[in-house]
Amino acid sequence: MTIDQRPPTAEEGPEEPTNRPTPMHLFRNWLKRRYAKRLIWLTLIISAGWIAATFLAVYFMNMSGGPASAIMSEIELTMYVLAWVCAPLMGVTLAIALYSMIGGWGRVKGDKQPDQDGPGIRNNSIATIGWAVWVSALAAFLVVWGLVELANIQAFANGSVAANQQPNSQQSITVNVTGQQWVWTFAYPDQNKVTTDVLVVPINTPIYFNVTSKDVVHSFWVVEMGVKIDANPGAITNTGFTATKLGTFNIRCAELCGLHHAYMETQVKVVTQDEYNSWVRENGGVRLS
Ligand SMILES: [Cu+2]
Repeated sequence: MTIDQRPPTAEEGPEEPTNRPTPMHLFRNWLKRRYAKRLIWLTLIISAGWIAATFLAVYFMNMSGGPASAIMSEIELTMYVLAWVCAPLMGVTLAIALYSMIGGWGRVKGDKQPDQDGPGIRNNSIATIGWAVWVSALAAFLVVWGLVELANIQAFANGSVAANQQPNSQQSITVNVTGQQWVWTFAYPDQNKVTTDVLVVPINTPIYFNVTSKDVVHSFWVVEMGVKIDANPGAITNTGFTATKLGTFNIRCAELCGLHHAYMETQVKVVTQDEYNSWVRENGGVRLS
């Protein structure tokens, strides 16, 4: 019996090098480069600025008094969550773009090649696998969050959440909404057909709308409630909300419907149950029991 100690033949190929740097080692080396530090700082600044901008956007949005319903609160929460989970990815992408635009990789005069090769990110398994996992997880989260919130909002708006499981347990009120060039009219079939051109609703009570149009397509938009639905001639669409805040909020037409579309707006007054009952009586309606 002999021990084979011959060197590898040409068919067997050369020996595996044992001093190949690990991905983590490559990554640490990359971090030491000057532009890497700059890119990381740029990423942090852009991400933080983006998060600050979302606060500012929602602050401006709420200057007219919102959110005034559970639906609008869910929408604002979704705006924050979607913007924040995307902030780091957006930060790193914009950082690289911006850094490239300002020539941060090192200016090369004339048509000379840069004398230094770029970093070996392509061959770094941590970087490539990490990127794939990060982006996939982000996309999956956005889909799941969107579907869950959409179901939540529709349950509130369409009354598939029973009145006693809404944020309150009040009896619901139905309002028939009619759009026409260029006014909104509201009729209360439950209250002896009271009609008005300014919507009045009691707080913490589910309001359900049957929406239609007398002429062209309009869109019934209750801004601070986060509710918007088309008003189509010859058809009825349904939506709803439960006001969670007292005050006066905006109703607009959100579908270009002719010359005075921009002025097709009115208001919704959210009042207490007692004020609502008095208002109904004053307008010749039947008092709610
Ligand atoms: Cu309109």
